[in-house]
Amino acid sequence: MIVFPDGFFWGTATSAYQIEGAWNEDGKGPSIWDVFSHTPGKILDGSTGDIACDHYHRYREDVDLMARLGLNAYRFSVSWPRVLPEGRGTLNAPGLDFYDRLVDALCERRIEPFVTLYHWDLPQSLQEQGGWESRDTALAFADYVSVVAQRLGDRVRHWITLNEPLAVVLAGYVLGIHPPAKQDLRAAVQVSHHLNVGHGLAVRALRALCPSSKVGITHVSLPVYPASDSPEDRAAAERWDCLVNRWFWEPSLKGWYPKEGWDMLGAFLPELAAEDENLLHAPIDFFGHNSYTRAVVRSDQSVPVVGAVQVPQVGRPHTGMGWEVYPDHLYDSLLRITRDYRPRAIFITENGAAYPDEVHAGRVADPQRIDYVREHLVRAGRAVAAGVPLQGYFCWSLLDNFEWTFGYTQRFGIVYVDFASQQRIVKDSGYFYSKVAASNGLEETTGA
Ligand code: GCO
Repeated sequence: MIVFPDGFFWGTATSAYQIEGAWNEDGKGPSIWDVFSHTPGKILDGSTGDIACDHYHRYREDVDLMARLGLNAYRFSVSWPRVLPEGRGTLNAPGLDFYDRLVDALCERRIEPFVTLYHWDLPQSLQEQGGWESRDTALAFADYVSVVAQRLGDRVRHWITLNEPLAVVLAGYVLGIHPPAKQDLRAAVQVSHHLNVGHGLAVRALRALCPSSKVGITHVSLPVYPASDSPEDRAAAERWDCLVNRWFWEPSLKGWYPKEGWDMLGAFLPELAAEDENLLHAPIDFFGHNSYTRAVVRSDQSVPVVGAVQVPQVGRPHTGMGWEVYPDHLYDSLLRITRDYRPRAIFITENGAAYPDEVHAGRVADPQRIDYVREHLVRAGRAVAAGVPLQGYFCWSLLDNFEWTFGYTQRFGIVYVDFASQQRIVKDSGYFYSKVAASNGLEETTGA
């Protein structure tokens, strides 16, 4: 039996744009995702987040569901343009009231709120003024964080400034598949820097307004393994890891960029303001770790900057997203983060899998997702036994939801959502997870 530490948080995670709907209700302003999803051809199934899971209207039912499953934590994000429709300036009181009611509903049921302040839905009006390419966006972010903290800070004890800066930069500015859909490495690096400035300013604001709460950031971890033992492939894996992981983690964990990354990005380095070095030194209380899969890479000097390519793992199991299932990555990365950075605490802020679920006679049997979650929890438990300061696990996701450019084609929930009727059905994985939470652990049935 693997037993997790006392007081361990068992939760689920969601984000505002993916579940709330009510995209233009009660004074909310448009976000870059509203504009992007309304642009024909951008979303696989032509859908939008206009309604999504209608959580804005059904949050009580959803919180009751968490309570019924016996979960003691919930990670959600606040929509910046719901609170400040223009990104700065005039407050939209009904928008802030929604989060106030949500936090109250959670607290009434003894579910600990973990609040993410930026999960990609930038106010469109800030995008029109340069978005994260402009340093002003980082300043506006800190002001918005202060507004939220002033209202919710008496009840919220865990704040997450940003969700996955890597994804913002890679999908938004390198691959060009998320808004603002650019392919511009110079802009990408500048944006990565301004996100760090925004994080640093937000940490300061939260420390000042909520001195007893804990502040962290959520990064995705994509553990990198060399395709062979050759020195070339091992060096390629180091470079990949540096640009995809360390470049994003180290500003928040060490206060500055890794030197190897700085050297590799030589031609694209960001413009810095005089106080930035100081601003990036903003120690965090916990590291939020999103973790789904790994990357296997080999050397390929024809690829600019990184000089490496990913090698598909043909013949291995993959989820509906096409992501390889390789649970050991979680153990490896938790140990590595602990060894290299000594964070005070770690939360797995996302882990989960999409599979094509179906309802049969009112039941959703999803044995693959149960396996996925179980195998990852076993690795998490082993990491705790090896000394990793892990204090919570958040399954992505509570509900099937709007999976960004994949629209509603990918179901990540432990609760099934019938998007036509908005009916929720707890999947078998939801009942499995509920048992894990109730026993604060699980049987180690895996031999792997
Ligand atoms: C991310 C985001 C989530 C996704 C989830 C599945 O990690 O990309 O935080 O919003 O929906 O990861 O792709």
